[in-house]
Amino acid sequence: MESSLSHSFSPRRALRRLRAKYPSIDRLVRTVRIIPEWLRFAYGALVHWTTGRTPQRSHLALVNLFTASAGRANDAMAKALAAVHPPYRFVGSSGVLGNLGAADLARVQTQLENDGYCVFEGCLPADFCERIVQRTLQAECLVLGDEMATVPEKVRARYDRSAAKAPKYLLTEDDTTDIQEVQELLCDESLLQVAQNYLGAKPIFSGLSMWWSPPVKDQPDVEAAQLFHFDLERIRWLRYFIYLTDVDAESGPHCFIKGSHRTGAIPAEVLREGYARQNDERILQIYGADAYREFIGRRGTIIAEDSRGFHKGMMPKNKDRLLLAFELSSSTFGANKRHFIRNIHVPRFAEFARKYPRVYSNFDFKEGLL
Ligand SMILES: O=C(O)CCC(=O)C(=O)O
Ligand SMILES: [Fe+2]
Repeated sequence: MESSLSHSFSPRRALRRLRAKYPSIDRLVRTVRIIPEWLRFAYGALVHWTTGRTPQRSHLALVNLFTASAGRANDAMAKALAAVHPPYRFVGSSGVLGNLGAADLARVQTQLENDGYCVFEGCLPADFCERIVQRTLQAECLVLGDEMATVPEKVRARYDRSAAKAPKYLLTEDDTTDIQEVQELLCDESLLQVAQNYLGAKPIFSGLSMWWSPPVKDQPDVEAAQLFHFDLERIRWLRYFIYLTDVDAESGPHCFIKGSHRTGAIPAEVLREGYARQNDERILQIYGADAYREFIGRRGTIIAEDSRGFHKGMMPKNKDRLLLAFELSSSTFGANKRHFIRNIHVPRFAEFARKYPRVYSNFDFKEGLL
C-alpha cells in the first residue's frame, strides 16, 4: 500500500521537478503566484490616491511583492512614481550637508546607489544639537521596548538621562516637528536635493522620528531596532539618521551592510522568511565582515541611507544616544502616519511648504498657519 502511494502521480511533485529543471517555468509560477498581491497593491494604490491612506492589507502586499521579487517590484513602482512626480527645480543645493555642487551631488548619488549610504560629518554645530537635546528632555516621551509590549496602555514619561528604565524613549511626532531646529532641517535644500536625486522624483517627508536609546539591557531590543532588518514602510525612500549626541562604539552606533540595499542583494532563503529580524552571525555570514559598517561620529553627523538594506542600531553599552531620523519618499503609500504642525518657528519652513507642496504633503498644518 505504502509503495503504491509513493509511486502515484503527484501534480505538486511534478511541478516542483519542472520548476527545478526549467528556470522559465519557475519564473512563470512565481509570477502567477504573486498576481493576487499585485491586485491587492493596485486596490490599495487606488484607495491611497483617493483618500491618502493605505489599507493595511495593501501595505502587506507591498512587503510581499518586495520579498517575492527581491526588490524588482519596488523598482518598477518607483520608476512609475518618478514619471508621474518628476523632480522639483530647487533654487539651490547648499545646506547642512555642505555647499553641494553638481560634482558633489553626482558623487553622493553614486555612493548611495552603489553602497547604500553616505556619511556627512560636522553638519550641525554642537550648540544646535544641544538645543534639541534640551527640548527633548522637557517632553513626555513614549516609553518603548520589548518588555513594554505586554503593558496594555501606552506608557509616557520624561527621559531622565541618569535613570532610564527602557531601551527607547520616543518623542511624539508632533513634539518633534515643534522644535525650531527640526523645522530648520525640514527646509534644508541640501537634504531635499540629495533625497530628490536618489528618488528620481519629488521627495515627501513621509516620516520623522526622534528617540533616546539608553543602555539599560544586556540583550538587543527588537522593538528598538537593535537587530538587523530592512525597513519597508514605503516603495522607495531615503533616510537621514542625524546624531544629536556623540556616538562611539559604546553608545549604540547605527550599523549598515554595504550594498545590501541593491536589487537582488538579499538571498532568496532570507526573503522567504519575509519581514524578519536577523542575527549578526547570519548577516555577517551572508555579506562578509568587509560589508559591515558601524558609524561612529560626533554629534552633528548625518548618515544618508537607503534602509531597504540591512541595518540596525547597536545596543548601547554604557552611554545613551539621541537620534533624529527623517524618511523622504516618493510616495506615502505604505504606513499611515501623518505629522501635525502646530506652530511655525521658521518662516522659511512655511515658505517652502507653499512653494513645494508635495514635499510637505504628509504634514497637517494647523489652520491658518500657512
Ligand atoms: O537606531 C538605529 O540606529 C536604527 C533605527 C532603525 O533601524 C529604524 O528606526 O528603523
Ligand atoms: Fe530600521
